[in-house]
Amino acid sequence: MKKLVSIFQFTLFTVFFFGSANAAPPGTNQDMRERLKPSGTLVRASKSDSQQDVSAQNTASQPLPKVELLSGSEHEVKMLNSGPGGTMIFEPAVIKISKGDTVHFKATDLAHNSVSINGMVPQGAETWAGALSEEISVTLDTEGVYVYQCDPHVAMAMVGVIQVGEAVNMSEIKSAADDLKANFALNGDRLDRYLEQL
Ligand SMILES: [Cu+2]
Repeated sequence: MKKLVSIFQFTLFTVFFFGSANAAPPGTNQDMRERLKPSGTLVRASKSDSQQDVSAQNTASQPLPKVELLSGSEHEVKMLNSGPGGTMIFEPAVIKISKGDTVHFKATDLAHNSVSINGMVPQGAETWAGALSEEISVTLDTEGVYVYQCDPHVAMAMVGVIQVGEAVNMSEIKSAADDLKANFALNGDRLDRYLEQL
């Protein structure tokens, strides 16, 4: 019986090994370069192609458009492994809403959370801390800018920004942002780019 099992395992291995070798032949260097080519925002945009101009908006040299005040009183922010703005990201990462509106954090992808950052909410404002993969809803009654993070991915700058009413605490947020940015190993300019959109 043991022998049968190991023959079976060997067969499986053989099928897997040769099967995958057939499925992905090494090909030419050109093929390999195609496969390894960075996608999304890593691709340098050339001015002639309109699709590439979209990715150019994510490069540091282009000013980003300001976000519009969202209508309605309920808003959704997805927690994603990958979205239009990059990997490990809240989507939309920057929103402008009205006093008393509610934001629902959706666990579209798992193993993320939403936690308001100490010192990066308006004076006397509500704070929140979701567990991993937890969908939480927060109602924001205090005017100002709120910055929140995903605990496991703060090193990848998985942060988000909510402006409620007017950005009355922007100078405090900007000085606290310098401390927060020290924790980013990747996407170092993300928070600056987000704050620029308010
Ligand atoms: Cu995360």
